[in-house]
Amino acid sequence: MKISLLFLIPALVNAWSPTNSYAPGRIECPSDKRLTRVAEGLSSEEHAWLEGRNPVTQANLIKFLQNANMTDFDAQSFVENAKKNITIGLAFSGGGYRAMLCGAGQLAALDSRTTNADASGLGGLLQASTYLVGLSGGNWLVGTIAMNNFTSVEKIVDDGKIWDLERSIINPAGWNVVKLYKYYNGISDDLNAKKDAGFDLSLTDTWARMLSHQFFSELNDTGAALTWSTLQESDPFTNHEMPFPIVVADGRTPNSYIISGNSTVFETNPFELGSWDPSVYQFTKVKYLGTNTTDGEHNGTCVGGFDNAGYVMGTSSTLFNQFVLQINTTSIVGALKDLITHFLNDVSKAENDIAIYKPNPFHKTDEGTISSIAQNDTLYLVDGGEDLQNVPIYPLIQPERKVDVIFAYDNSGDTDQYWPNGASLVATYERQFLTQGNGTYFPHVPDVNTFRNLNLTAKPAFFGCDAKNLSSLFNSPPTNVSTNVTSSVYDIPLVVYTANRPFSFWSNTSTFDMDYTDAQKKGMIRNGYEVSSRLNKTLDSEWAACVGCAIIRREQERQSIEQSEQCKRCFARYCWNGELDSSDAGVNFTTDGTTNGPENDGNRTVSAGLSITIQAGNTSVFKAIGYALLCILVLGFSI
Ligand SMILES: *[C@@H]1O[C@H](CO)[C@@H](O)[C@H](O)[C@H]1NC(C)=O
Ligand SMILES: *[C@@H]1O[C@H](CO)[C@@H](O)[C@H](O)[C@H]1NC(C)=O
Ligand SMILES: *[C@@H]1O[C@H](CO)[C@@H](O)[C@H](O)[C@H]1NC(C)=O
Ligand SMILES: *[C@@H]1O[C@H](CO)[C@@H](O)[C@H](O)[C@H]1NC(C)=O
Ligand SMILES: *[C@@H]1O[C@H](CO)[C@@H](O)[C@H](O)[C@H]1NC(C)=O
Ligand SMILES: *[C@@H]1O[C@H](CO)[C@@H](O)[C@H](O)[C@H]1NC(C)=O
Ligand SMILES: *[C@@H]1O[C@H](CO)[C@@H](O)[C@H](O)[C@H]1NC(C)=O
Ligand SMILES: *[C@@H]1O[C@H](CO)[C@@H](O)[C@H](O)[C@H]1NC(C)=O
Ligand SMILES: *[C@@H]1O[C@H](CO)[C@@H](O)[C@H](O)[C@H]1NC(C)=O
Ligand SMILES: *[C@@H]1O[C@H](CO)[C@@H](O)[C@H](O)[C@H]1NC(C)=O
Ligand SMILES: *[C@@H]1O[C@H](CO)[C@@H](O)[C@H](O)[C@H]1NC(C)=O
Ligand SMILES: CC(=O)N[C@H]1CO[C@H](CO)[C@@H](O)[C@@H]1O
Repeated sequence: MKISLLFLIPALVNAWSPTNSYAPGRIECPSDKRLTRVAEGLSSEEHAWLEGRNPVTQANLIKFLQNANMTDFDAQSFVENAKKNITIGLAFSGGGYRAMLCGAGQLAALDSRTTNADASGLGGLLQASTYLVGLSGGNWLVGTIAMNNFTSVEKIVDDGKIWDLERSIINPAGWNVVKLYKYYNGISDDLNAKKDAGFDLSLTDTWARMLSHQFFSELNDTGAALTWSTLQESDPFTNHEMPFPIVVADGRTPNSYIISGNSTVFETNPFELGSWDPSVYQFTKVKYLGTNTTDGEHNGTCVGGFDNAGYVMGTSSTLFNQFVLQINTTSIVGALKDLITHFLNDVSKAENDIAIYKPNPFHKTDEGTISSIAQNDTLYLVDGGEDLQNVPIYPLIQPERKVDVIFAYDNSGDTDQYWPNGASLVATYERQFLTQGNGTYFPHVPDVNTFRNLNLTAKPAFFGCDAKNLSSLFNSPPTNVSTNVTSSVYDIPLVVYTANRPFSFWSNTSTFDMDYTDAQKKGMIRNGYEVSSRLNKTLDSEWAACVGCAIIRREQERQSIEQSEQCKRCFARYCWNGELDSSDAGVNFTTDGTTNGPENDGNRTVSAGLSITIQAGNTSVFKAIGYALLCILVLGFSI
């Protein structure tokens, strides 16, 4: 694990890609030959980082709880006398730009840097959180914030430079042909540089460079040389100001196209890429991706710069690689067409939705139970939502992370009208019973009809409110699993689930909508803020206190502390009580976000203090493409 000082110094000087371009290049190897490790615990780096972050989250948690107006509760003495550091994880789902924008608003309400969030939202919850996880569209959100010096959503919106979505990523220059030519020419040069350095290209490379124009527009060469591992040296990360960012992708087993609960889930964090699943059960150092290894060991020749930040974020969102193939549908002039055709020819389109990690960092290792993954010279990663777990809860239920409460923000497009219906939580619940579950535990959740019928998507819902009721999960573990890491039901996190809902804006845009006017973008973000703040707390003046009750619940249970009357009231209001109603009924929205009548039936005026008339049912050509894609990829697959 030790890295010799001699090698660290040049690495710090040259924190971005060693070639200062999209191409990976040679870097000094660490003195330890081994780049992989078995996934039996946290990495030493994450462990060390937590030593610094824990005091920050606990101090910020005290502030949050004090500001939440909880009755009969002394936040300071409670947190200071807790048996463990209270650990909060935030998870933002996939669902294209819809998920990115809804998630941005939801996140803004948790950020004490957002104007008024302390009073009208849940300001400070972000600062009190240990982990911040994103998947696909949600990973665009998490990656943008993390890689841009932990900027805030409010600053992004005010500055108006990042997330310019007025024009689609395929044609960002409109009729300005010279500008458009430069855009594609630049991307073509980037891809050529990587190819000339000896690396295979996939459509994810093209997609990665396009995404970077929207997310890293302020950085030199729109982040062509920006690597994910530079997070390790980023000020807000090293001074523990930001949570630990993680993005999620799925592994595709060689010669198989089926993605299911049996697939391998991968995470990429600032230090490592890998999986806790038995099929792989290893991590590799993300900085040295691109290095040839045998059984996890380098031979003295190492590569850096493969972990391009846009590529890592493109990997979690490969479903959208398909957009790239729409280039030729734009009204692009001849010369440009040739250029594009040329670079598309260099890229593997055989499987459009994969990201190629070649060389495979786990090549010829023997830890994992699916040997075809380790035998292949390439590791194939795909969109994290393809296994139906569209809310990236996976990194947060790993027992080693000891998370007390998970805030799950679901902006999936499960229904025909692109609303979430809880399907992602059902998939996560079921996976714990498969071999791949490997000692993870997740509270009981109902079927998707019950989610709708009992208003569990209409307003926030708490799952696993009473840890004692979770003991039955211990009775049905897969046979190969020892339950030693999670020895107590109190170690199974409570889940606060919040689903996308329309308040001031119809936020159910198609997953495949590629452009948003400034007004639409702001409408989506504002609505997201209203979703996570319960319409600026107008729907529940006690909302912050109720969130506080959820955060402290497991620690109270550990210490057998009785809940306050207020917390009991909150739990009666928000906890799923185990009731089921699986009938197949229609759904609609009232102004308080609850359901009543047929779904999304046209124009409507939203009251609730805001008088805006909003056009329902966002249509676009990509909606049609979206439906086709959904059918082609996986039946019932929803992102
Ligand atoms: C909280 O975390 C800090 C730093 O990791 C550690 O020193 C401390 O013992 C932890 N507190 C508890 C109660 O476990
Ligand atoms: C706490 O109560 C005060 C006074 O009623 C109110 O101004 C403030 O917004 C409340 N804070 C929260 C977080 O609800
Ligand atoms: C990053 O943000 C901090 C404030 O959190 C600021 O002091 C610093 O200058 C910023 N660094 C860069 C490179 O923008
Ligand atoms: C910016 O990127 C260009 C093109 O990759 C490179 O030539 C130049 O050295 C970079 N500048 C800095 C300050 O890194
Ligand atoms: C590696 O995986 C690819 C894609 O599934 C497959 O075509 C190839 O045969 C595999 N190679 C080996 C050596 O298994
Ligand atoms: C998952 O694997 C188990 C055996 O390990 C098998 O019985 C089951 O059919 C698989 N499920 C899917 C959806 O592939
Ligand atoms: C890795 O090994 C392969 C096969 O031996 C070789 O083609 C490739 O150039 C090597 N890559 C690097 C970066 O050394
Ligand atoms: C290490 O592997 C690289 C290919 O990745 C090869 O070019 C180089 O010669 C090897 N070096 C040693 C010392 O074996
Ligand atoms: C665009 O290219 C794809 C393949 O790259 C092809 O299938 C499709 O027909 C082309 N469409 C147009 C309008 O040229
Ligand atoms: C769901 O919300 C609607 C509208 O407020 C209400 O009529 C209905 O009773 C609620 N259902 C349940 C099970 O709470
Ligand atoms: C798990 O705990 C049981 C009982 O304490 C013990 O017998 C067993 O060896 C442990 N298993 C592992 C893998 O540590
Ligand atoms: C808790 C648990 O069962 N962990 C297992 C996860 O998978 C690895 C690899 O198969 C096992 O070694 C662990 O015991």
